[in-house]
Amino acid sequence: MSVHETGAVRPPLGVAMIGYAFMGAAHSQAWRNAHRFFDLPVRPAMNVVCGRTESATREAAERLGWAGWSTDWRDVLARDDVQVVDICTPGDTHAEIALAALEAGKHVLCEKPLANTVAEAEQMAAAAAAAAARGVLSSVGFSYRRTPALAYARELVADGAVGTVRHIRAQYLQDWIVDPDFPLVWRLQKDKAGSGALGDIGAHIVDLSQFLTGQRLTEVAGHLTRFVERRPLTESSSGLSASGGSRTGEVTVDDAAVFFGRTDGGALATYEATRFATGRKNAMRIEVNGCAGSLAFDFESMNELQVYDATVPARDAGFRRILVTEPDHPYTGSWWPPGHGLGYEHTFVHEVADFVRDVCSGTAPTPSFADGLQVQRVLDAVERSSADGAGWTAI
Ligand code: SOE
Repeated sequence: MSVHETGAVRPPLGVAMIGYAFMGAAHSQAWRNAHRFFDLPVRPAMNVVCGRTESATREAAERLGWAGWSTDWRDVLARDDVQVVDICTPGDTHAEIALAALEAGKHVLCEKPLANTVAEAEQMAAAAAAAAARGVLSSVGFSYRRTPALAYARELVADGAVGTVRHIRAQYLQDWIVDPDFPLVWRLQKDKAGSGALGDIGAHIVDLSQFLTGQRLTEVAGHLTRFVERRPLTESSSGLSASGGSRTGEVTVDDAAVFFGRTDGGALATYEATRFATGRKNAMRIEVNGCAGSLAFDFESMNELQVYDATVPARDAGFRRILVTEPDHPYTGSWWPPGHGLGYEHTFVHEVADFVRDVCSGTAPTPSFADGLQVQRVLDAVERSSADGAGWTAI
């Protein structure tokens, strides 16, 4: 039997990914699979992954499916076989890499949060706007927007399914550092991560609350808490000196954040982001209450959306569980038959597929760096509110 050339191979879109840990692995899965499940105008070529040390980066290239590796991200910006730079590093390097990549004419996909400070985010958003005028596009990786149930929820809200939004209630609950002996990794160091639960997971629910409702927060008040002040040092706690001979270092970020806000549409929003919700592994939950109904979502049941229609007679009303796996739900038609479900990694495949389509059509990808800047401003306002300590009233 002769083997027929599929002829399906299209001119490659060369990608360089900077960083290869948890997000690098999730993005690599997306770069490997997006063109296999979505009809894309070009085929992403996973040309080079960048890291700090040769042995680990070489191993990551082999394991994650990258054709080459480099220990200097600046080198790859000069390569003619790189059209896209995908930033999967800790937040302290996002601005430097993104600004250089945009300057070099590379499209940029940058993990969240956009930056560690508002000042950096403002620089990035301004550079992105200028680059877009030259046809160089960019996006920030709030991947949960591309969860089918949340993309569908946004459609329902936009179609008026809940009516006027009165409440937004968002939580992001994890428990991976409840053990005080969990080491002092980069996510627990302000100079690397910018903030703790607030920016790492709070950023997601701030973005989602605005994405689902089309409304923007105009003011917030909040409180940041740290439960464990010092943790064991590891090799990744580089640059930290053990004090007093103890092999521990100071935690410099929040462990938990609670805050509330008002939107430009008059809704009242409450948020909780914590890494101390013992037993909750990745419980990202959001509920929207409106005059005509409500929507509720929990990422630990990520293929389902709870919908309440207040226009139904009370005796027949109740939250309906919609299994968001039909061919005409967002994204799901490209995967499996109804009921088979998707996982965390699929949100990144959707993110990459949309980004590639936008880059090839010259369409501004979403969320933009400007959207990322808006989230950064909310995070900053929460930090300032907490630092002021205003609002606490003794009982
Ligand atoms: C935190 O543990 C984290 O890895 C976030 O950094 C990611 O953005 C989120 O998708 C999963 O949890």
